[in-house]
Amino acid sequence: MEHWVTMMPKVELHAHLNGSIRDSTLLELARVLGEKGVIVFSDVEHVIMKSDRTLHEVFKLFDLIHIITTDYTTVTRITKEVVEDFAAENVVYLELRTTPKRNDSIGMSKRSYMEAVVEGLRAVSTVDIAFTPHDLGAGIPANSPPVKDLCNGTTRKKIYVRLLLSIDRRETTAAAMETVKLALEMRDLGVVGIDLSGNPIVGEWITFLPALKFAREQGLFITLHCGEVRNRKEIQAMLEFSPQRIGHACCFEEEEWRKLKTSEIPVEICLTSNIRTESISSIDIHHFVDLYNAKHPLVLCTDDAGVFSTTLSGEYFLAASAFGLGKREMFQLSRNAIDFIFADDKVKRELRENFDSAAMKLD
Ligand code: 6MZ
Repeated sequence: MEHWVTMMPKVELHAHLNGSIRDSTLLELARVLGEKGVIVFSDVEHVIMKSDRTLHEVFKLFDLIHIITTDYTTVTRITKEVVEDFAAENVVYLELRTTPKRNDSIGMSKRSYMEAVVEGLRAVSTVDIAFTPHDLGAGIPANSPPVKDLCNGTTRKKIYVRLLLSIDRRETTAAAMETVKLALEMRDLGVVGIDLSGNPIVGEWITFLPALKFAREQGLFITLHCGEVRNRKEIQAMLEFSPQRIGHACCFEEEEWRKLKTSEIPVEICLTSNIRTESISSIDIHHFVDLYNAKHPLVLCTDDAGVFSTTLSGEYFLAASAFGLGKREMFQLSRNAIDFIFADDKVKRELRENFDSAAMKLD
């Protein structure tokens, strides 16, 4: 991959925590559970290392990943690693989403699951992190210039992180409401919004609507997985709801495209994920092209960097090569994403300054 896509500052707005785990960590954790007799390692290894999966198989894999990862120390560890991995490839702003999980067998509640996530953010050490509206990260004011590393004189990277709590489509209205209430309680810890995700063939829009409405009334931002499979009625209801962003938008028909374009709702585009899960049959017919040409707001994202063996730099490189876009166009695309982030104007201003100083070094 070319150096410039890695060096370029980037904004990641659609990354699922448990889908972004390093393969090496997942295998290590699976091996330990295998030794304890909880799982059969050789069966699991095969599933983890498989590269082509249908959407249905992806959700089976997530169930397996959740067995492997849902305890405090692991949730903390994977959060730290995922943030550090994004920062290492110059992601300067990350919205990380995760589904708060109850695990009665170890006394885990949705709240304590999220406390483990926040613990992971606090544990980030290879870069400076700012994740709450007040805390400006590692004792560094948000508007101060990058800090020189005392040991080797190099500039330390800095990343802004915000959290989105996901409602899983398997959940009930009450469970979805619990997640929204938790998000409200955790605003001071960097939770800014709600995501609706999970297997798109499971669950009904009407089940989640009360919780999503409540979230919106309370001022949380909302992004919905929309049109990952064909479902006209649901797609139309989601567009009608008018969330701040949607993810995927793969299976739209003419009328829905028209509605989307007039609404100007930004779309989180996950190229590798869409191709791997066969939501889109080949990259040259991906709707990125149509939306990009129409100047519709869009942002390139990874979805599940671990599960789909990709990186955000990889997604930018793929778009540049598949659609014949140059360095400057890709840089602009990346910078435009700042407009759609769920953080305040101060963060937006600092990110724009960061991009503008990087632009000078682009050639
Ligand atoms: C819909 C997806 C997804 O929340 O446990 N998730 N939902 N479509 C997708 N496209 C492939 N990829 C991931 O992260 C994993 C969870 O995120 C959702 C699923 O609910 C999955 O179980 P967390 O951190």
